[in-house]
Amino acid sequence: MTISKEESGKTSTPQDTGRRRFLASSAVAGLAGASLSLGLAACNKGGGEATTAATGNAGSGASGANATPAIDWDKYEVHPGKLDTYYGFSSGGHSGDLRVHGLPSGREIRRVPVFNVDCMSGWGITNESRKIIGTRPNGQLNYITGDTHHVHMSYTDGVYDGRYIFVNDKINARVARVRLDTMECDAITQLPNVQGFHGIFPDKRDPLDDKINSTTRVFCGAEFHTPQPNDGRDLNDPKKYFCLFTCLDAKTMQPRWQVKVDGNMDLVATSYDGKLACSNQYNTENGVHYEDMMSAERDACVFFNVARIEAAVKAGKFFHIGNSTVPVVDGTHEASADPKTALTCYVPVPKNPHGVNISPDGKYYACAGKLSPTATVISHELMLKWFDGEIKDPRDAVVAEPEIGLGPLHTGFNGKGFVYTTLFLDSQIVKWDLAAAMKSYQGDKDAKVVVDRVDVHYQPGHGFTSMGETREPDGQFFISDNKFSKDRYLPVGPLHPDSSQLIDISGEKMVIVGDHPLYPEPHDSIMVRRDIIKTRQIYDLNEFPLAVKAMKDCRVERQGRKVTVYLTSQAPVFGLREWTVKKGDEVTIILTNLDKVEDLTHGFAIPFYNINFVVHPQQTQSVTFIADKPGVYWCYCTNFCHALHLEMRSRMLVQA
Ligand code: CUK
Ligand code: CUA
Ligand code: CA
Repeated sequence: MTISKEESGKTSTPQDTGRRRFLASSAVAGLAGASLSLGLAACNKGGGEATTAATGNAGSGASGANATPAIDWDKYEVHPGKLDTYYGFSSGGHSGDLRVHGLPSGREIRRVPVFNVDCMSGWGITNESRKIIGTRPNGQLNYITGDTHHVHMSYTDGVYDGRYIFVNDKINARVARVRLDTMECDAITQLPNVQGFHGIFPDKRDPLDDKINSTTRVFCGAEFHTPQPNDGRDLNDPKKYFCLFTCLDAKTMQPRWQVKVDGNMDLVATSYDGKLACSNQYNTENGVHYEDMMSAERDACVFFNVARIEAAVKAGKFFHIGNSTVPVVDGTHEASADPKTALTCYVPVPKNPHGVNISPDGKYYACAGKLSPTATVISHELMLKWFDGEIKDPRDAVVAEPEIGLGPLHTGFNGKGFVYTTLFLDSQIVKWDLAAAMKSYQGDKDAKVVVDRVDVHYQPGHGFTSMGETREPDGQFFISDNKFSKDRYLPVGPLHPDSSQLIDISGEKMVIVGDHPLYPEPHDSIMVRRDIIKTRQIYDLNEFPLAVKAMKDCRVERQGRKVTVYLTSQAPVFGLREWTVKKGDEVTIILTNLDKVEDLTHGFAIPFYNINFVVHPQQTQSVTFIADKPGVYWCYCTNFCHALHLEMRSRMLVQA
């Protein structure tokens, strides 16, 4: 099977062609073998010619795409000492963290540890961070692994409010909230009875504000179906497995309700009016092996009627699963048979879709085909009409289903009627015209749907536009987060970095204007105007109940075998020059940084005790450990802070 787009008439350098062909075929072979080919062949049966037509169309339409346009590089270069115009927030994937980049430069400016342990900051080491991550009765961290996929900011009236980022942990079914003033995680919650928690999206409507009695929700999809509860029952009886869709309260970070769903969920999108949330489903078959998961010709995009679900919960129409106290309502096909009372609606879409995104005007959802070369456009208004009983067939809410290329995954909008979708197998970004797609669906053969394509390097996963998931899209940039980079950077061993390519989408043609290597492996990101983010540089001493407010307050207190060391840091000294404990004591060190100067962070490490953390200006952090090794231990500052940074030390004397 040929899946490369060279036939479409698009030129590329011979070297390029070979590499792209290799990648395309290796991707097919590597990902799903013959079955994927079958899947694509099946799609082609219905519309193979149309694909060629669309591609051919793009080829002619984009005939200038390969004639290198004159690029004004100064527009994208951020000169030394200059600041970027956007923040990029990315998930870290299986590194378990969150990354912050400046864009367009692509400079990494912060890593926020979330589900991982980080010895730069002491995340997972300090008592404060361990409390947020959660510990077991034996004192060990609940989990030291995480897999972050989706990052989304809190909204007020459809626009980012700069307050919080929500990010998922796919491995351990957790949601984390990161406060953006300090760029630190302040809460982590585990979802009950969920495995493979993948898609996450907050409500876009309500502000998260005490004064207006916030109702902000965070919606969470679950990808893996399991026995419920998953306590050893029904182990090999997959017919009894099912998935739950969870709604979390953004303020308390506690689950409010869950919905029992047929099939699985992958990515999540929310409407701008607060009425609907939805998720693409690739395993409506409830298959347990991949070939089972792609056996049906169609899967679905499932919509959740938020107000109805909350009314059902209020009316007591729920059940519980296992020990969980979270109310669960029934959103299965059977329970949702009558549209007028349905909590959910399953809209059939071509097989194994991936990614669902809503247009900035709130009118259309685009669900990418993955195994089908299509994107399905679903009308928000028609979905609401289905719930009102005004239309019968959920497929009648579909207003377009253009063929756009092979392996469509994720979509961004420019707010001016154009849509940009990543094509994993084609290694391209395709630009298509939403209005033309709808005309074509109505039968207009002249409608020119695909208007441009650009090669990316290589195999893009997520793609998103600047401010494109808000009511204020600016149509400036698209970022293609590519899964493979091969020859784009100096080789660094078996695993290449991922690559993030910046594409200027402000003109008719897409132009790649930046290549940024990324430590594996970001999945989703958002690109946010810099004026939205307001950070603080100095903490308030009074925020910390344990604060040691002056150097003269430094002391050692003993209660039985428990010893508390009250310590301050102020360049270039710690408040105690030495202190003595006994072997076997449980020692808690409370350290307050009394410095008030921006960027004057001190570190604190104890050799051979696994203690390493930082305290920012006016911040207090603490650690607890057993002093099990007698001897002299130089506690030293790890963060270069002063000309006498190396001299900034204190001694812990552990008596035998
Ligand atoms: S998923 Cu990874 S590329 Cu987690 Cu949003 Cu599509
Ligand atoms: Cu304090 Cu280095
Ligand atoms: Ca399927």
